[in-house]
Amino acid sequence: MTGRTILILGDQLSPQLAALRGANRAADRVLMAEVMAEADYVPHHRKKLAFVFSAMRHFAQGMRADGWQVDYVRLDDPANTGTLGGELRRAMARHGHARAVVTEPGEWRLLQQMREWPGLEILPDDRFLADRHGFAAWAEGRKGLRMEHFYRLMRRKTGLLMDGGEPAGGRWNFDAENRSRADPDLAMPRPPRFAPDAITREVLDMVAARFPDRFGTLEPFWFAVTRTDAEAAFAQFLRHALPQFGTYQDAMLAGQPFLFHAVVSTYLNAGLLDPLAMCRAVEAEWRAGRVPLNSAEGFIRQIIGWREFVRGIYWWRMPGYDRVNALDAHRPLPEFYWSGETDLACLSACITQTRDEAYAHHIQRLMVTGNFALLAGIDPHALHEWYLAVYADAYEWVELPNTVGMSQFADGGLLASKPYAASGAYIDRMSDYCRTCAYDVKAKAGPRACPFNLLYWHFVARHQDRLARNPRMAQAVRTWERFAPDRQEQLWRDAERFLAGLA
Ligand code: FAD
Ligand code: DLZ
Ligand code: SF4
Repeated sequence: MTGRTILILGDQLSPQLAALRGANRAADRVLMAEVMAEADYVPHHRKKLAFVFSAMRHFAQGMRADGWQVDYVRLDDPANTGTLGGELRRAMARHGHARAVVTEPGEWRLLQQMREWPGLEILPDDRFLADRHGFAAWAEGRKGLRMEHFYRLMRRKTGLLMDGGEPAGGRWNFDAENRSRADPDLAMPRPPRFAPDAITREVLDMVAARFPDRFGTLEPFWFAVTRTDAEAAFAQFLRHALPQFGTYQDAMLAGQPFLFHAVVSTYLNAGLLDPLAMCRAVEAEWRAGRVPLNSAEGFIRQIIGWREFVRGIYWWRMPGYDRVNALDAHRPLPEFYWSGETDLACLSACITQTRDEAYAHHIQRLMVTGNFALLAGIDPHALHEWYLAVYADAYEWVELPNTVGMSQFADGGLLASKPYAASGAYIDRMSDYCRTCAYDVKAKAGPRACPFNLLYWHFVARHQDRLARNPRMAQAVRTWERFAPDRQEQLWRDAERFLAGLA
């Protein structure tokens, strides 16, 4: 029997992968390759690089132990061609294979390339709960595309948190209970830290040597890089953080990057965890009376709702979705997004944390770094490339819709019903960042006024025609219109002065 080359990508580390299900351990060869093209298409954070390479090497080791024949090409192999296409060609020639198989990649750019590779069969990625073509059919022709409608379909489809056809607790969504501010004295669990083993050590040395100038603190490196450790991290979340997850989901605290978040997106997106199994485990915790419904529902909504919804939008709207710019924003990304050196305490905290951990939780991404970029009119494509580079969980299928759709409104409202634009008051309400800031969050004008306050009104004024048509923003436009002309002028001038100082 002639064998085939089974290509497995760095975010496809799942034993149940479609490409492996039909494969033959004796006849087929698995190929995994560390390549410069994937390490370089954006300047990935050094922790992200270390995670991907170490997790790939551990996965290959596990596959071999499980009886598979695995060709593993390291980044520093002198024969490495530097691209996945080159490595696939080389492997097929080495083994005399005319045919190869891959599971659909998570990024459109790679899918386009793969469609040109001779002999390659591309199988659907069925590690998601919603089929992407099914999503497109559902979305096509709908007037308003709202996550909540999709989420309810997914609840019915999976049966998660359903009691006799009705949502558990009588409501679909408990978000209103999930907006508490966190007290710094609150006892907070920390995600488990895994000491690097010999494989990870070798990868860390390679990343340090090959990517000395990249963004991101490499060590201490504590991520799980195997399925067993990722499952242990998730089990710890279930026990110690999930009960409070919902309540403090939107809170931010200086020096507390993780609060009650799961910190599992990196593992989940790489294939080390299974989304449905996670949700079932969360539901079981609620049914056993160990966690409240607002936490269980909030978590499950993120996974079967938002995560699946953004993926559906990505594939439905690509190509082209990476270039949307409905608000015509063209300001370059400020340098401090790469250094954290800014006197805006909230931005400095979120960016230095990102540099150190390759992680920020949702509200930090949406309401601090994202909100600032939206208000300041930063080019959404430049911002997209930043998010794609700096977070260990970032792949375009999930990052792009969150960035250009949810956080920048650059798709004109396809994904989000209103722009997530907020003044400093929101950040002050949900965090303790303002306490140590050089600016005064209560000041609305003048040199010490919180820049979010100035930029908020600049944003409303810039886009008043469009925002006046949005029922959820019209009130802000009316408020702006009621300001006396000299107040409007001062706000505009102060904001312009601040923007002129952005480098
Ligand atoms: P938790 O807060 O504990 O949530 C649990 C899980 O729900 C997450 O692990 C994640 O898998 C899922 N989830 C929650 N919110 C979302 C969402 N909006 N979209 C998709 N999944 C969600 N998430 C990524 O996985 N990769 C990205 O590249 C990414 N980029 C983002 C960019 C921006 C501008 C914004 C606003 C959000 C982005 N998110 C991204 C969503 C979210 O911020 C992260 O999933 C979350 O912070 C991961 O941390 P956690 O595991 O502790 O999540
Ligand atoms: C992110 C990443 C990196 C940094 N390196 C590799 C690699 O060397 N080899 C590989 O197979 N995959 C890598 N990945 C993950 C891919 O970029 C990912 O599969 C695509 O972006 C599609 O989601
Ligand atoms: Fe951020 Fe404004 Fe608060 Fe400073 S005062 S931390 S800039 S919201």
